Amino acid sequence: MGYRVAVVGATGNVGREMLAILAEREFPMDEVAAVASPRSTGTEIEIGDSGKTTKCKNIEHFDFAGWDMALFACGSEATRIYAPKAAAAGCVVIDNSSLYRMDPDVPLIVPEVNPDAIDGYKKKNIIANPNCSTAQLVVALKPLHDAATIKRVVVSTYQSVSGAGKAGMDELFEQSRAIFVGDKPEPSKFTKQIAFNVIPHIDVFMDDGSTKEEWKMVVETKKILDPKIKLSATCVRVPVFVGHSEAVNIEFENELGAEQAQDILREAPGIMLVDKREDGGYVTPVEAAGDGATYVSRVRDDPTVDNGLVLWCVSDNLRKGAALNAVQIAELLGRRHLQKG
Ligand code: 11C
Repeated sequence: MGYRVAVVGATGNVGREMLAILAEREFPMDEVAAVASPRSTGTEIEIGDSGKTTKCKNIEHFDFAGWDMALFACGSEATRIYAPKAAAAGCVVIDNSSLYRMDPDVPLIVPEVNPDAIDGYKKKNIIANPNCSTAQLVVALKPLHDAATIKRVVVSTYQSVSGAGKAGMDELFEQSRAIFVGDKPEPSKFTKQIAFNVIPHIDVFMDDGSTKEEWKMVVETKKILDPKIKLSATCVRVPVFVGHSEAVNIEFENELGAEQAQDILREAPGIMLVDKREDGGYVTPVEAAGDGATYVSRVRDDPTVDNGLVLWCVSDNLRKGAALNAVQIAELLGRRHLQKG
């Protein structure tokens, strides 16, 4: 016996990945529903590479009663309307938007990092999935924090355009094409030209001069990993289609050398250490795209601070950063709370 699972926002970048990953991981399902806005009603949608398709259902008329779980990837506005309805109907919501992440009654979960926190989900029947740039960061930090206690982190991100949805990917493609044929590249989704450029701005500006993306990395890391960790982030959009990269400087309470850190990371869940200290002996976003791991490379001592370490971390933002983490939460929920059969 399996679950009845709805994917809400099934036509978007993340929704499609959710359907694909549910199929890939053979999540035990009796039924899966692809749910989307009224304009997609009836659209035939593929369930990954399974060869199966399903017709999109209209969110406005979808009855969540009798569905075990709903994976939401439809943005905060629609989530605000439909997630409470689903939760009230007894369907557990696993939400990829930022709406509930900092709600004290909603667990914010990365299964490799804070699985026990999922037990608090019953307060609202909602579980939050973190921002993509936070998810890969905390997977890399967790085993190091356990070993030597992190005091402070400085992270610079190199985030792909797929984080801004299909429109972001289309804009990089169109601008690149325009430049090659001698046309003027027109920015619309991004504030400046993204093709052959980088933009130090993701999400809206906050009063203190940081951006909301940077703020999310700070508060989500504290909620998932440890409120005592100080974190400073600079988030940058780069002309890469899929895969976020991060350069991470870490300051520890206790001594932790690069070699010891490599040994710890090699064994840690969710991490692939690729760190050969030679030409090409590290991972780039093109290689991480389509994969579920958080890749760590370039681990080295930082002699400019006491107990300092630097590393490079790359992951598929649509997978570990969104859809895969949501499906892993569904698996964890199933194991711990909603056993079937
Ligand atoms: C980006 N990280 O790359 C964002 C996308 O809070 O879930 C995901 C935003 C979020 O633009």
